[in-house]
Amino acid sequence: MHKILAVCMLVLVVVAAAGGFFLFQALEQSAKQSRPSVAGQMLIPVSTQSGSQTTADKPKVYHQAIDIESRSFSFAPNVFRVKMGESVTATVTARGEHTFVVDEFHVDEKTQDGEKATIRFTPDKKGVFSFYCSRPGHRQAGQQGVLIVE
Ligand SMILES: [Cu+2]
Repeated sequence: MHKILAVCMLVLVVVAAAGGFFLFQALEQSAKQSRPSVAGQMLIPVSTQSGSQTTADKPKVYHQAIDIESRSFSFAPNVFRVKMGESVTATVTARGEHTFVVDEFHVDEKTQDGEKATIRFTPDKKGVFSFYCSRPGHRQAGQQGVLIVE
């Protein structure tokens, strides 16, 4: 009886060892196989990141030179993004008598009806600033916009 039990135990141990060995090999193989796929998985977030960067890049277009139409009572476009320390050239076409003002950068230009005014300035600080028309009531009527300096 003891002998049979011992043989059974031995068989079990051998099977377990062999099973363990094969399992180990299988694991090692799958680990080897999964390594490139892990790298692939790592590449995927990288590529989606760069993908989201390109979508994030869309609003990240810098408008160092921009055509703005100034009319009663709005600017179009009314949001533009520029880089700090780099010259901005705004070509403002006026429909009606208006001004183009950015307080923080000491910009205050009159724009004549039907004419294009070229306004240059270099933003020296980062932030979100307003530009507007300083004619009475115009800003309040909606003639203003946002300058984002990054
Ligand atoms: Cu105005």
